[in-house]
Amino acid sequence: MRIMRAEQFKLDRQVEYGTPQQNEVVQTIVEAIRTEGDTALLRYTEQLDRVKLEPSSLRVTEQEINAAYDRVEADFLVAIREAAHNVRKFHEKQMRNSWIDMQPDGTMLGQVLRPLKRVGVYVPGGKAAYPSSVLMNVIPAQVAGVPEIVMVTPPATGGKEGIDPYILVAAAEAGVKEMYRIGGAQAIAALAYGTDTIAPVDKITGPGNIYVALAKRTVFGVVDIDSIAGPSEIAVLADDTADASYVAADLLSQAEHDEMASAVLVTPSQQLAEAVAAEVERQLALLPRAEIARSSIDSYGAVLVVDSLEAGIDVINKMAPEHLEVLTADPMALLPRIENAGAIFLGPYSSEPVGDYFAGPNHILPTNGTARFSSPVNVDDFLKKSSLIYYSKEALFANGGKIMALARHEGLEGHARAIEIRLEKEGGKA
Ligand code: HSO
Ligand code: ZN
Repeated sequence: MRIMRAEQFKLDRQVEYGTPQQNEVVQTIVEAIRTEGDTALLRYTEQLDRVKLEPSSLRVTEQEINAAYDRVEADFLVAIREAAHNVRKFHEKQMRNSWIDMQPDGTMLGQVLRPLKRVGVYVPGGKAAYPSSVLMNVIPAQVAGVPEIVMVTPPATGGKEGIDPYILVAAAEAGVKEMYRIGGAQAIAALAYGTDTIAPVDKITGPGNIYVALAKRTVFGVVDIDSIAGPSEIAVLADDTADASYVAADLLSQAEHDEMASAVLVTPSQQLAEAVAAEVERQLALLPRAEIARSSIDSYGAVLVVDSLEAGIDVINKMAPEHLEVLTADPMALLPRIENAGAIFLGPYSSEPVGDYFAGPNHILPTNGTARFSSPVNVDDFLKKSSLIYYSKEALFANGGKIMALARHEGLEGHARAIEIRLEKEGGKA
């Protein structure tokens, strides 16, 4: 793993906009689903997923979910249940209430919070079909009170038997009651526009390949979407009190996700820098996903040497990593200066996978430097707000003149008269 001065390092990441051809394919599919509904949905499922379905076989049955429980190991079930419990407890703390503020003149102003009615969660097939991500998408929506949570996932991710049983069990454990075996851009369009079989949703969340990402962008506005996640990132800020083997293992835990994942150590200690670089090489060779991790480490990984921990924090704040681990003598003392990071892991026992799977905070985090302005997936993402205004007569009489002045200044006489008519009609009775 390369060692360099922090000033020499540039993490060059780009948001994926897809090729013109990929964009065209997605437009065609989305338009076909919008106009033809189930017919097009079944046609694309046969063409792209190689599975022939009827409208009546799109929905996953209860027997299939029960059969999935028979196919997963008991220790998986124990672990996913406890993980779901922890994730639920954490997100319950985020729940906010509606509020109303009463003023002495009788005016009441407030904010009413309501859950979205129907949310669609996309679960990809292939290398990123993570049961843990099912929990992280579904549970915040559930805690927000979303009454209808629908999961869609490609039909043959678990081979001949259909959908991957771990995905089905994770969804059932999270409380999903409605699941469909559809994937790709066609699934996103079906969720957005609805078909005869699938009722339309208000918001679509969850990761997917480039076609899914482009389809989500296309339907944004018809429905809400979550952010489009980039490859995983980890930055470790460490001093010479850190154990090099822990640092290396944690860097590799993210590097193994994806050839484009990025894993970076920032340290003022030349000695730790060298020890971690060597340890990464040693541990990497032993990983089952060594090829992916190798590619990630070579292209996007680095050990960055800085003059001090303070200088290290500046580097981190500029990077705004998805995950930050702080392995220093006193991590708490540095916390106030850390401004940009999706999730902050403090101390030697808060290894990043603790957060990926179990502690409770969400593992769907801002990537690509977006931690500068955005947040982990949370309960608010599934709530919407309405403002509440109850103006009293007293308040209208006290403020009507100012409202009319502003309206007339904007050339909107109709606005002014809506106020004026009340003042005139009830004049003197205020
Ligand atoms: N670390 C990933 C999430 C994940 N890890 C799922 C394991 N499974 C988010 O960057
Ligand atoms: Zn991970």
